[in-house]
Amino acid sequence: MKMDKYYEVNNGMLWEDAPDEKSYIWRYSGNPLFDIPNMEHFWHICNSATVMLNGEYIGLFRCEDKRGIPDLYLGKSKDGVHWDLETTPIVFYNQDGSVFKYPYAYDPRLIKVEDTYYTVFCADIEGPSIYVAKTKDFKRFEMLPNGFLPFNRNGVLFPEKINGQYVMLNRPSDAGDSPFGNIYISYSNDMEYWGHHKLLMKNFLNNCYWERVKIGAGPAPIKTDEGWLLIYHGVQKTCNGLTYSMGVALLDLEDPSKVLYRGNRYLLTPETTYERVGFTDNVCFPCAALVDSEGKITIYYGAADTNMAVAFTTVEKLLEFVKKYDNK
Ligand code: M1P
Repeated sequence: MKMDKYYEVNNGMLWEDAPDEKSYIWRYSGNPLFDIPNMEHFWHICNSATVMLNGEYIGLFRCEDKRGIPDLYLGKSKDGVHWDLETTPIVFYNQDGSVFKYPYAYDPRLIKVEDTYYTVFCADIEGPSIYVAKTKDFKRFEMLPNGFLPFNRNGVLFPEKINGQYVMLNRPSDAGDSPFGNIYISYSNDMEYWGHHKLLMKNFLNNCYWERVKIGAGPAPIKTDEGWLLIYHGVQKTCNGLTYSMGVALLDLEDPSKVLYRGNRYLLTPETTYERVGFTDNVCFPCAALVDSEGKITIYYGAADTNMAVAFTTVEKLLEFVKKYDNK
């Protein structure tokens, strides 16, 4: 499947072929990415975003320092595996030139729209909410005015305007580890004022327990001939706590508030030790997906709130999956 009419060409991105024909998704053999116990500065690195720029990688990492404070750190890599991380957090500037201050920040997404990179992240200021900063050079990050009220998380921007508008997925929640959450879609003419909010996907559709508690958007939606592929996380509650798995849906190209297909089963669920055991057990939390001109997809996800991992799939396989297991 040729994808080059849609994408920044991420050719040369990190990739491993499928182990067999039937797998819809498969993990990178070098997972997890970081040697966490031997890191000088960081306690955990997870739920992070990356893009390719001039054949190299640039990433925004959610790192918790050894005081336990989560913040966003810039990273660079030549191969998508070995990362040079800065040891001080990114400084975000308000439009008046002052520094944007917050107690902690986490779960960034990084999306290029036209010639600008937007980072959409969650910061906890009087409760968690979605904040957006823009950069063109990854040196200066400028905050946009607050578009969302607390409490909201998992803000994910579409990688292009649709019908002339910016489009953002988001997940209204409560102030803590929210016991509920559905994915909403919101629109803006200017990335400043967001409105026309609409419920896009509700959790626990047709009693699918893997997403019983809540759901939240993952990487920026992937544009295909057949619609926008949305990878998202779904959460189940067990006697041992919560389990975060990945799922997939397909949204209409022209009107992404229409869900065309939605998988009834998880795509990837915690099965390996690094996904099952960590700071928070049983978490696969996707925040970034690179696509190349052949439709290969490389997903970066947080594992057990402790480390970063990578999984591979293709546009063709996700389209097949979402139709075969459609939740009708
Ligand atoms: O601990 C699992 C995840 O819990 C929260 O995710 P959500 O708001 O979707 O429930 C976040 O704190 C996330 O960072 C964390 O990985």
